[in-house]
Amino acid sequence: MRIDIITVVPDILKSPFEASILKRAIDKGVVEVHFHNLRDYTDLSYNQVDDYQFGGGAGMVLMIEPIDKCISALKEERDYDEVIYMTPDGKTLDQKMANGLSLLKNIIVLCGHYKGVDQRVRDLFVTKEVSIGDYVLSGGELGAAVLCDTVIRLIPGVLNNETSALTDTFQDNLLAPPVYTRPAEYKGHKVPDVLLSGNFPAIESWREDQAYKRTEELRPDLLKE
Ligand code: 6GU
Repeated sequence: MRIDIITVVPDILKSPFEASILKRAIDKGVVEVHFHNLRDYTDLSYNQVDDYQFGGGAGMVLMIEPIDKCISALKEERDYDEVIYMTPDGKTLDQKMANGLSLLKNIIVLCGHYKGVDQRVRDLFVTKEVSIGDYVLSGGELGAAVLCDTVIRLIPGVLNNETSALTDTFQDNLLAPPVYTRPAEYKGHKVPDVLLSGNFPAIESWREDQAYKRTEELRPDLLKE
């Protein structure tokens, strides 16, 4: 998979890709992530990429021309499955959407900033609009990092034990069961006996039961879906 991220502040975005699972995925060559600074695509003085909105009102708007130039340059090199715009008014990211995106070959992720982008960018170039939740961020960069993390970890070959993505919270609309490690007893607090029993069918059934109970208690809305 190849992800091209377009942003005015690449620095906000880079560090999540430089450690742990995302770094390993990139080092392995399972995914390529490229950052494009919108300011490299403007001919205006001071590398201007935003301007006041027509009709008046507070806040700057990213202009269409640098975005068009950047997207067009990318599209000349290869075909893209989606051009995703990160915005609070997009469709809320969930595990199902992440699963779908993880199957794609090439995607562009455009990060909004300030008041967002000129509406014509959305009308002409964007194929999918994604939000990461009902709250406001200063820009789409953190949203893009969240989207990339959730998608990249699903690509086959990224997680060491591939079944571990299958038992994630949300994978079957269920929260994950509790987990324990050594010691088996800490200050009088014991690990459930079944986990030490070596009886794997019993362990499996305990985990399923716990996942269901946890979901019922903490996120009953997931069971209704
Ligand atoms: Cl993707 N961008 C911004 N600016 N705010 C958000 C968001 C994205 N998702 C939730 N809030």
